[in-house]
Amino acid sequence: MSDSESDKDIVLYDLDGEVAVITLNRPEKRNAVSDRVIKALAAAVDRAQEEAKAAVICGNGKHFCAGLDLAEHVKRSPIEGVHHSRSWHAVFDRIEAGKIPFFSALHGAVVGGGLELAAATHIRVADATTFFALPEGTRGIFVGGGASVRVGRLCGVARMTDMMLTGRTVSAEQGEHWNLCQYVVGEGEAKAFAIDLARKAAQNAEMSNYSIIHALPRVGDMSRADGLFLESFVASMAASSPEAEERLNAFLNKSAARLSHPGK
Ligand code: 1HE
Repeated sequence: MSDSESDKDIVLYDLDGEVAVITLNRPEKRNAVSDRVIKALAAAVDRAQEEAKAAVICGNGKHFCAGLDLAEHVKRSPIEGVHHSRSWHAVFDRIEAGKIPFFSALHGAVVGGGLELAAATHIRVADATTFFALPEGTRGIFVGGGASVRVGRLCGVARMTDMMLTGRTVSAEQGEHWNLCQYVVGEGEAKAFAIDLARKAAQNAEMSNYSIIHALPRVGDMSRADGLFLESFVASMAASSPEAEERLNAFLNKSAARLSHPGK
């Protein structure tokens, strides 16, 4: 930590209606994730779960996130390294499997731990300047913030292996093709776009959102038979909530909006 940084908010938190906006704010270090950043991010994530119905994570400056703060990493003993990695897992798990959906708004470098953070969010919106990379192999280290579990599941083990062995960078368009992000938007537009999506998700029934973010990844890890069995129980629970009754009736009495073709 530099002296000029010690009294600064390295993670900003803002509540915009029902959407919490969490901003990595260490632009001079390209939002590299130090121990202080992890603690501040954990606090912001916990606060969002209590106050908001959806949240957006973004970064200030030229890049979303340059990953692990390499200046801190060199000083760790092996056991400190394990605890450090587990501390990242703890906060990223709270993002992936908490109370509310998380969206990430990506631009510039989304690399190493930055990609691990983005992969913990449910929807990734990349602007045209975004590039993804896992440079751990070239730095003599290994992923430690959950990439071997999350990034491998998103883009496939073969592509992740390629990223790690060759250190290649992947553009936003290629990243969408590889499932590293779900949306690609114009330069500088990711944050507003992600907030808009988060606002839409915030309108869903809480039980539906909770079921989506918790049941889908679990079902993905189960056998087909177990997945279908769990699905029936989640579906029945969600459908019997008062919110479901209200929303189904709104459709039937024609007060709910109709779906339409995306081009219209
Ligand atoms: C950093 C870091 C960092 C920048 N840790 N200080 N991550 C990486 O291997 C990515 C390393 N970073 C880069 O490749 C580039 O910095 C970027 C492509 C992200 C941005 O480039 P650029 O030209 O805009 O910035 P810069 O001039 O390289 O960096 C500006 C400052 O940020 C500079 O410090 P300064 O004091 O000389 O001004 C950099 O040293 C500093 N900086 N990135 C520390 N990562 C749980 S395991 C996860 C494992 C990983 O994440 S490994 C991947 C680490």
